[in-house]
Amino acid sequence: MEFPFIERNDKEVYKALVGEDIRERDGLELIPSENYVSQAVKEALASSLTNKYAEGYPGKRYYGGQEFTDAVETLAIERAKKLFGASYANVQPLSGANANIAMYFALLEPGDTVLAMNLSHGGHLTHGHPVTYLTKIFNFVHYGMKDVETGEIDYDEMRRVAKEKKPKIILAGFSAYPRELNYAKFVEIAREVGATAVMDIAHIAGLIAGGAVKNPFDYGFDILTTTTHKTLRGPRGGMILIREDSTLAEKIDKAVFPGLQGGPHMNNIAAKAVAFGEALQPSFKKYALQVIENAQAMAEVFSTNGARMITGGTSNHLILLDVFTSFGISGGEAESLLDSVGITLNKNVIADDTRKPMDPSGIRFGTPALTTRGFTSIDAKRVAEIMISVLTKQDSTVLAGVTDEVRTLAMQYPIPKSFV
Ligand code: DSN
Repeated sequence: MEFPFIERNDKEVYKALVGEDIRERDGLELIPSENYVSQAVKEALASSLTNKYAEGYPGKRYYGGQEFTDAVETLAIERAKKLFGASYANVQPLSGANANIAMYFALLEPGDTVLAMNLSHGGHLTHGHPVTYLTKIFNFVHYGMKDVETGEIDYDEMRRVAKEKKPKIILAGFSAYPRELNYAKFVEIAREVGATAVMDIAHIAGLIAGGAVKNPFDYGFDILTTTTHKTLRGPRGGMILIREDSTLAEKIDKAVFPGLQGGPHMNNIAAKAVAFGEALQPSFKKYALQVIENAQAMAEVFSTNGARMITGGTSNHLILLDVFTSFGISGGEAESLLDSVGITLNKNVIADDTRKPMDPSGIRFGTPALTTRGFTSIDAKRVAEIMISVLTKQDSTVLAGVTDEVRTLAMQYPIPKSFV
């Protein structure tokens, strides 16, 4: 990207921006929560809407001059509703964490209970990790996998805990779980105990929008929270969706603003509208399917090579690899080694990890960004083979050869500027 004014006026920031462009161009991005946005999304982010305050909602703002903010926010809302089959959307949350926090405050009183996925089995910080302030306000209890090798969730235990603890929310969703959930079971248990069924779809929103995995709304989930980047390939941000219009909508609007946030970032909301428009195109369906096909192609290579993947493989965009058992190195060491050859991913705790979170046993990686570049399942397999050679051999000659191959592969697939 060109930054003519920053180049002239601020050499230090210019250097960092160009550096990041080059890093993204030359490396292979495997962090499963990252992606490349279109130039159209970048244009919206850089638009004059960044100047505008717009507290409130379309048609009900606290400042004047809202003709164009109302237009873009309404477009984002209507496109989001269409993408996910929702009757309501709030597109103002600044992030997925904010979306979850607003959802909690809309539905709960202090002291109320949430039943969510065990963090070490794939749940997210905002699903009740003790380091978050949320746990000072609400009571989080957890369910997890019955069998780490297949990923099967222990639904009997979930029902038992739900009956005992009477949660107001049963929360599905994850940031490090490679399988589909039994949505009907979640809703069944939620109905039995009078809880609201909520799913945090942040990781798989694009796969749902593209029809490559099931939509929790089709199974009766009441609310979905999400980020708008990751597989959905929009700008960084959050969103809350409701299946059927109800009093929930008003509660969520109030929780987002004024409950939790001030002025919405209108340039970001315009970028959400653009990205949702892109995700409504038929090409996005192909993209979503290819993301999964590529992840499964990588999993096949790891499986053939006897590596241990949590849940035994993947049904979505991500893989959680136990590098400590498989290659005798820690997640942190694996992350650094792969980083040194231009492959970016992240160390990750695995279920029942015996190591510390800052240097756990696993790495987490996925295919949303590579697939945006046009990688096929053949390329994805090659990336997995390259990773195995780095993780097993680790000597400097191998690493030098691999670094060249990574760069050549990246050059073969320039980051696209447009998807439509
Ligand atoms: N940080 C995101 C991820 O990488 O999964 C979740 O918030």
